[in-house]
Amino acid sequence: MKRSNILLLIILIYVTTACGHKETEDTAVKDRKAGLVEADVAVFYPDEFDSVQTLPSLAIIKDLEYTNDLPDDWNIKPEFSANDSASVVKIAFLEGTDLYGNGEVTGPLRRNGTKIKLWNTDNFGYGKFDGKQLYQAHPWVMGVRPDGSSFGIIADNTYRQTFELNNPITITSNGPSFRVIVIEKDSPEEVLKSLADLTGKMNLPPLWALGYQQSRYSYYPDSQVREIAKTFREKQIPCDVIWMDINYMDGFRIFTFDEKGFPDPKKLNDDLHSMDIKAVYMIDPGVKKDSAYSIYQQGSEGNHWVQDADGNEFNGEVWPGQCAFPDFTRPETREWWSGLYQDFMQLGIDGIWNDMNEPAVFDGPEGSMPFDNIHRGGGYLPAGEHIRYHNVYGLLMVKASREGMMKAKPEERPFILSRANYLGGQRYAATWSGDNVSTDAHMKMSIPMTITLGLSGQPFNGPDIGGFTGDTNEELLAQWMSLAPYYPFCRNHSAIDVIRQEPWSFGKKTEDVSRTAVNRRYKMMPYLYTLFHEASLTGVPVMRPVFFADIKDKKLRKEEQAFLLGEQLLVVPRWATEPALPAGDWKDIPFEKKDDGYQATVKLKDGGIVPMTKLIQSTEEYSADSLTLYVNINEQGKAEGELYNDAGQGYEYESGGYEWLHFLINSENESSFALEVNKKEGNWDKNHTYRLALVTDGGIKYTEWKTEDLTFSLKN
Ligand code: NBV
Repeated sequence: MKRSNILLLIILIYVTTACGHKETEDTAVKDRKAGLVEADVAVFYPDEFDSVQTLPSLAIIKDLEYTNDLPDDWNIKPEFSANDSASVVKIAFLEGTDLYGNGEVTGPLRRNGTKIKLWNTDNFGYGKFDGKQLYQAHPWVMGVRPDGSSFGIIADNTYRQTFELNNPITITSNGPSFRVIVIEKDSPEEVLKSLADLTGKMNLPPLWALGYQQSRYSYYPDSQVREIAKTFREKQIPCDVIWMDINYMDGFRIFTFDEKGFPDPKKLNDDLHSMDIKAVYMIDPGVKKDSAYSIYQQGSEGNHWVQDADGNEFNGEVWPGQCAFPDFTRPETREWWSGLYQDFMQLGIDGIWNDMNEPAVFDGPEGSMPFDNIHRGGGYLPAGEHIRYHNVYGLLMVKASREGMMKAKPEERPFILSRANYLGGQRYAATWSGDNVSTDAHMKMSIPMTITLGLSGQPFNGPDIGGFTGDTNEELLAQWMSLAPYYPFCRNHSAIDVIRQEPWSFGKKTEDVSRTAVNRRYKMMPYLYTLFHEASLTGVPVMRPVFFADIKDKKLRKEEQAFLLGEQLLVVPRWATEPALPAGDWKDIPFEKKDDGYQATVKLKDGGIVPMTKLIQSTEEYSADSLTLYVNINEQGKAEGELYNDAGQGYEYESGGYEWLHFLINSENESSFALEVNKKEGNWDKNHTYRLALVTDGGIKYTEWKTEDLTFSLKN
């Protein structure tokens, strides 16, 4: 087909499909008047703005309608300019402001002076483009001024673009002019809440997804999977999930199984379930071009493939060889793709792992598709070239995957892990930071990376623990496993050709260190689940930068070794050198009687309460019936904390099937404490047995267990 005809076709498809069709997650712009759209949120349009070129937004889920003119003292004002090849936005800000965000990035937590390109890239070992172009695109920056007041900036377009975080911030897009949204609040937390309001929230995951997870590229054959599961149970290292990487498939054909290695996946999954272990399976977007393969046949019959510039089926090389790629901008294609999960999930599959969805194409430009490939769109999305849809290919894929999983198992909360994604993608999938390296440097960098994704709207993320590529070693694995309890997403994963890195792979020492660390995660589960619940309601991340403890303390702004877990816990890795810590009487929680020299120091906030539970081997055994409340009584003799608890699976919580409790402790004197348990929300009325664990400078002191009359006294 000639280019002019394609253009005509594109316009035709848009006119016939885009009008009047709107999905709930996405929005079309009605009113293009710049100004306030909410009290502290403003939208700015360049003069030459043409909404069809960049809207509807795939990041924003709200209609941004003009409500008021900008107040005279509005501070952050984007300046737009354009030339033949680029649309440019410059944004000046107050000197002394610290910048954060941009999603999945290498480098420091504080982003001032950095430059990155947003072009989702399969970046093995972060070796390409100096690691400045990774798997996800978050056109988002947050600024925190010296007084703690903060702003957020969304460059609302999906095109290839660079962010240079100098003063002014310069955003240069290879696409048409786009609108910019600015959030202005009193604190970074408020900015993040507003970001979540605009771009959507992570849905509450199933509880099992918070457990420890073991993966490798690939466990093969199925007997090895069973062996791994058995070893976790024998060695009493808690574990919730084992991951099936691409080798379970028949010649890398998605939705198939290798007959030799995985002859009976249903039986395998049943066996795992009988050990309280869940099974997550990988699905890539590339469909092997094989006329005898049913998925390829269906995709071809349904006309589901992305097209090249001439309107022919585009083919590119991935694991299976030459592949075709679903055009997820098409509603019919998403529907078809969703349907593929129906039978697949019935095999007892619990979760889905969407990899290679940048999309990675080995023989394409920059390891992906040609910029002028065609995505035909439909529904609310106009047709467009790949340069427009590249950065949202992964987002649209996981949107469809998620819909399929929900249809296949309507009673269960879906869990999807995606490598590629885009701002707002937390609505559909959790993420991990791709193919990192088994080095000390990558272990340390995983902390600012995890925090930064959280500061960019994605609370549910973590690195490959132990490192993906390159051989790990005894010392590194012990160090890295010691961080495992605190990543929101907690999975050990490694590449095909590297040394084994299960917790026991290097002998007793690492095994013991790993067990201790993972035990900590399971003990903290009531607190962790409470934090995930909070993140699902507000968008405030699970792992937070230390400066959240005191937003006016400038010396905390660069801290990227230590971090906060929620509001109550401060985690200082053992290898941290001179970390900047917040003021206040944070007290060390002595989790174990004997120090192994690796576990992080975990400090409880002055006046804080953290609920913990007894040791379990899987979240299947989880119960919040008996809770040990770790308490750091403040000078006023008080402490406060919370617990969220529900069935851990399913949707009963949406109709009140949960309890959300607020704890207040008053100490009458040094050995007598009254616990008040107030319901914040929820219809559950459970009996709990409590004991207090008083965290003091002299160590931990336990009270008796009590179910009623919650006045506690210290045993001597
Ligand atoms: O499917 C194999 C791997 C996977 O293990 C890894 O986590 C992904 O990031 N996948 C990439 C493709 C091959 C990488 C060399």
